[in-house]
Amino acid sequence: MPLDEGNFETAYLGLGSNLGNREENMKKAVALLDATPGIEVERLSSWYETAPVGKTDQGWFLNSAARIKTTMPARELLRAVLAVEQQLGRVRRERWGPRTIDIDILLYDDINVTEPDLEIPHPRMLERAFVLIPLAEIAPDLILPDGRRAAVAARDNFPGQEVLLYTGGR
Ligand code: GSY
Repeated sequence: MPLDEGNFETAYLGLGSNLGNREENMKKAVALLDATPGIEVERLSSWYETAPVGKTDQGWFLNSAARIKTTMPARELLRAVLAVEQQLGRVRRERWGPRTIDIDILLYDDINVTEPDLEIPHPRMLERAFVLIPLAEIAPDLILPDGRRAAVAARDNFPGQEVLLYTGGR
């Protein structure tokens, strides 16, 4: 939903789905985020089909990255993101298991948060091709927590982490 001019922050989100109708889940998640007062989805990457990382005996994911504008502080944004996950039927059964939708806050302005239920920047984002490749598509010049540009970090080698541009369409 377009935000009125005023104070807002920019944040980057990672989205992923590997359960149920992945395309529908991805579309609905973006629509629900954008329909949330205080959030405007500004840019969305392509979808990528990606081999599961962590727990490898599960289906491949669709992943994307989004840049949003938000008037919410980080913790309120987390609540909004969890509400969207719940609306899409996400049940947190296994930590690394399949999910209808997963929405991670990757970066929020340049803030750092280290709390048990919220870490910003996302602590594993630099190790994950399924995060960096979509992120570099929408924000190649973004400076990451290690000081590199997203476009540079996305060119790293990620053994075993296949990431293919998804041509199924949106
Ligand atoms: O943290 C996001 C959930 N997730 C994913 C994912 O979104 N994509 C891929 N390829 N592997 C993953 N492992 C986990 S956990």
